Parts: sequence; C-alpha cells; structure tokens
Amino acid sequence: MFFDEEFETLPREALEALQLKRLVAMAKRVYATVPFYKKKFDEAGIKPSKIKSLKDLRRLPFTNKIDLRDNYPFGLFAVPMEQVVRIHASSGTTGKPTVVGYTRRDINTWAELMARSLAAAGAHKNDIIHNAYGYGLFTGGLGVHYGAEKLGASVIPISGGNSKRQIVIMQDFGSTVLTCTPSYALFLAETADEMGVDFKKLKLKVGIFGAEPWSERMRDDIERKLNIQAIDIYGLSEVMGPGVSIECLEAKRGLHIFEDHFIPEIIDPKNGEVLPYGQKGELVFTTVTKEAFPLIRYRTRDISVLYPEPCKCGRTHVRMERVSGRSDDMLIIRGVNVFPSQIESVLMNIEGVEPHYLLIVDRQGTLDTLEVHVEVNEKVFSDEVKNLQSLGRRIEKEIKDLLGVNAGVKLVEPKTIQRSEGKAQRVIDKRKI
Ligand code: DLL
Repeated sequence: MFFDEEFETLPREALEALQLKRLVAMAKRVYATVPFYKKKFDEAGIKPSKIKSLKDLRRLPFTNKIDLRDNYPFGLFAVPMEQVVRIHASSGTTGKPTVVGYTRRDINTWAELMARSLAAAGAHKNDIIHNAYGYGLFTGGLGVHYGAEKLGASVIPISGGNSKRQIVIMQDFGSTVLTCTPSYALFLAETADEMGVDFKKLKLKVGIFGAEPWSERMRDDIERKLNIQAIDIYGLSEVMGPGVSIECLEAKRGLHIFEDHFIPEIIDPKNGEVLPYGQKGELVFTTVTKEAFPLIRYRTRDISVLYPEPCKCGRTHVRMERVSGRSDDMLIIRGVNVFPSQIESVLMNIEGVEPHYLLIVDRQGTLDTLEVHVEVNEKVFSDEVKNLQSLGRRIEKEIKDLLGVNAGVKLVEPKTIQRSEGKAQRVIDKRKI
C-alpha cells in the first residue's frame, strides 16, 4: 500500500533528476550557511555550482560522527535556532551525545516518510498503532507517533516498559500494529505467555521492528510467537530517525530507501571508495531535503548492500539488505546505542580503577545483559569487602546515569584481565542474534 504513490514509484530517470536538483540546492545551502561545510568543500576543491551530475556526489567530502561531536551541540545546524522546533539526540562516542535538530518542515517531511513506512508495512487509517518505542530524546517514539497521526491511524503512545500493562492495553484497545525493538517484541511474547494471554486471540496483525540488529531467525520466531507479520524498519537520528528505509509487506526482501530524500552510497570502510550495487560495505547517506540538520555523505558505520532490481510492490526506490553489522565498535544493548569508549570514560574518572576492562554482552531469554569487568588497584582490592561493593554500585550507577543501561559491575584483581599485544579486545558479544 502506498502513502504517496507518485513519489514512491517515480521512474528512475525522473527520480534521479529530482535527486540532482535537490542535491545542488542543498549543497549550495550548506556551503552558504554552515562554516564547517564551506571549509570541507574548499579543502576538497569543489564548489556547489560544479555539481553537474549525481556522479559528482563522490567528489564531496564525507561527514563523520566525530565531526558532529566537534561541533557539539548545534554547530552543524543550517538554520537559526528560531527556526528549529525540535531537538533529538543519540549516543556519541564519548560522554557527549549526538544532537540533531528539525524545522517545522523537517518534522512534516519526517511524518510523511513515517506515514509511507507504516503504509508500506500494511498499516492504514483504521489501524490502532501500539507504539512501544521510547518517547524522549530517542527518535523512535515521536518519529512513529507523528507518522501514525499523519497516516490517520489511532496511535497509542504507550512508550517502552511496564510490559504487563502493554499486554492488557493491546487486549483491551484491540491494537492491530505493534512498533518496538525486535527484542522487546519477544519479551512481550514471554510476558503474555506468563499472563496466560494468547497472541492468536489478539487483533495484532503486523509489527514494525528496528533500532537494533536482528535476523531472519528472529523474524521467524517473532512471527510465530506473536502470530503477526514482522517488518524491518531502519533509520538513524543523524539522518532523520526511523523511516529512512523499510521493507514492504508484499516482498519482505530488502528495505526500500526513500531516495527522493536520501541518496545512499555503499563504500569500502577501509579506503572510502564507492562500491557498485550488490557489494557489501558501509552505508553513506546524503540528505537532500532536510533544512535544520542537512548531512553530506554521512558515514553511518552500518554494513549493508544496495540492490536496484525492481520490487514486486511497485516501488522504484533502491533496496538495502538488512543491516548485518557495524564498521565501528558500537553496541546496541536493549535498544540503547553504547560505545565502549563511553564506559571507559566513566571508569577512568573513578579513583582506584585501572584502565583494564572487559565488556561482556549476552542475551538471557530475550533481554540483553551487560557485565563490566574492571581491574582495581592493589590498595582498593585489599580494602574491606563492603567498600568494594559500594565502589561497584557507584560505577553501576554512573553507567546508568550516563547511558541509561543497567550494567553489572565486577571488580577484579589487578592484572587478571588478559593483556593484548595489539588492539585490546574489550568486548565479548555472546549474543546469537
Ligand atoms: O534507532 C532510529 C530508529 C528508531 C530506527 C526506531 C528504527 C526504529 P539511533 O538511536 O540514532 O536511531 O540509532 C541508529 O541503530 O545506525 C543502526 O546501527 C541501528 N539500527 C537502526 N535500525 C536498525 C535496523 C534509531 N532495522 C542505529 N537493523 C543505526 C539494524 C538498526 N540496525
């Protein structure tokens, strides 16, 4: 089903002409309004007026998460603050979050693209959308919310957590569409089971899951346990939030990228070279309609493949394979993006703690767990047990305060964490997704 059939099925030639027109306009705008881009363009020796074809995109410089951090919080905004009506944020690589802004028109575009996404997953006006993505700085909750309203569906802004109540509401309100992370969907299935509620008796027909990696195996599991169709949705705060791409219900093979707003490329993460369709590499996006926070060739660090073959749903937009990994060390734990460097920054500010640690990520049942093993120095280690315990609790609290994730901290004896000769291995991810 389409929300905006004309644009979703634009013939390739017309789509590319539109992309080029928008790209040139956007390059001119960022060159004139954002000193960071002006400098980068000048260094690369390219003027926006020299962009004559989509191929010229590869002459433009990349933008990285580090550039966002260096311009924290609003340095890359391309409009004055009086035009910014919303701010969201996601995890940065250190203590500071990545901050993004939206004008009124950006919010409207996002709502439209989310409405397209919901429609692609089979949702329409008559649906009751149970939105269990978190509301707040995270883009999941409000992103889906505005899209659901734009579509004309009834949205339940339940947000995450309080799982028993989620099941009761799904039952009583007759929710037909569930939106949350795939791992939370499985947790809800377990909760329903414990409560003696049978998903087959609920009205739920489809779930739209994303914000973290999942697999075909998990899809089968979710579809069976919740008795629904499970659709993959992708997005990232920097580029917009959820709704950058989504699978269609007809094919469920690859996620259509809304190319009239975002131009995708796949590059070799090692040397930045653009790879042809069909080859695996790092996804890069250029936004061509955003006003407040436009991005030129943003390196997502997500690994995927692009394929242009037409889809049976009729959409002409290129598809990306489900994200299969990252080219950096970001972890997603219970839907929260976590960089090991953030945990390191907590540990290094605590006296008596050594710079040797190990993060062990696992999945117990459907829930991710994080254990932090960290060495303390001799003095601390020979201290009373109760002092050690309170130090452990303090670290747990600081991690929770900074990142919003629950970690179990285990303080270990000096020199017990294995040293490495090369790059230290600081993460063991035991999850079998
Ligand atoms: O997770 C936006 C979102 C919300 C997407 C709700 C889908 C649904 P961030 O918090 O900025 O934004 O995290 C973005 O999450 O770079 C990927 O690594 C990962 N990610 C998002 N969707 C998927 C997916 C939101 N479907 C980061 N599969 C991205 C795998 C995903 N990874």
